[in-house]
Amino acid sequence: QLRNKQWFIDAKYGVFIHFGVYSKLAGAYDGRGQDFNYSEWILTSAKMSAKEYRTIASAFNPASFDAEQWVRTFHELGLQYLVVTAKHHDGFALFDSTVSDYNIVDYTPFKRDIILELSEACQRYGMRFGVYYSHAQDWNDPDAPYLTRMTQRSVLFPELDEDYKPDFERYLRTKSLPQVEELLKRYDLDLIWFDTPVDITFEWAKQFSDLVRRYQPNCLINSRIIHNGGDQILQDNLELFDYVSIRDKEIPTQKLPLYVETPDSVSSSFGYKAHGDFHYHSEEEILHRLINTVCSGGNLLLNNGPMGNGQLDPEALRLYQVIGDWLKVNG
Ligand code: JFZ
Repeated sequence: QLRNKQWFIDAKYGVFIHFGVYSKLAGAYDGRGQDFNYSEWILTSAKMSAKEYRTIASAFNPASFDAEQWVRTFHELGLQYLVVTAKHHDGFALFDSTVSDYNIVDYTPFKRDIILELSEACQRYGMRFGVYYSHAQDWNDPDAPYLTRMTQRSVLFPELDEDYKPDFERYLRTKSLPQVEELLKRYDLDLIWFDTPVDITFEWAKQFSDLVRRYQPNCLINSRIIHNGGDQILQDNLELFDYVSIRDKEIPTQKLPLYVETPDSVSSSFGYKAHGDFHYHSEEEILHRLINTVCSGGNLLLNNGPMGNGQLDPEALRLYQVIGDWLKVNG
């Protein structure tokens, strides 16, 4: 069913933005956590407690953040849609949430709704707009499950009883689903990007999917709303989503079916990283990744991690510029 997918097929090239409290830590906390590739995982890679992380969050102040400038920049560089982390696994929301005060407006001195400002700027530039929402993992909620054994409930919440019985449904009912509803009520969304659906059953995935369809029938949903949406698609699951996100950074070598997107990044991390091991792709590599993905029939959702002060990462911009220049010549 084509529904409203034509824009997505035509778009081919979008910008993914991982931005949050972790951007400020830039891949290290107290000298720990640098070894893990993804800086947005610092809470767990540095074995922080949720409480320690909340202290960092309460001082988060990306004073140089300028939605207009971010969107203008990516628009001029040829990007057709923008997807930004509304809530990553750390549980911290970049929008004004009434469901949980663990958000940028209520919890920080910054007090501005980043999702609102970006969605409005996208409207001004005719950029399609979507949000990433970590619907299963939430490291600030003891009831939510974990993707890997690297994350330990006893490290995140040392104050909990050893025999604490997590109630995943309570988390879904009281935070995850209601926050998705808030996002759908408040912002015009062209797509919603779910991720790491640990322990999400078909029934729960259907609740998320139905909610999106009810509020915004034209909003596209990616396959990570449920397991096996990616590599091995189950027939029953097809109704839940509109397009497939393949594995992170996977560059296809064969023709893809329609409606596929690669979540790629300009570097070995998604969040901004300035400590420990990391690398940026070379100019040749980044062009190769765009060309191969698009020629295989997929979209490249190319990620960058802005810095904790709210400025875009100049190294990332240099690579987007390489693609932008290439697109101007080659269309
Ligand atoms: C997830 C997140 O954990 C990560 O922080 C980032 O947001 C990325 C876009 O998505 O990471 C994954 C998810 C799936 C796989 C690998 C990393 N996978 O299927 O190989």
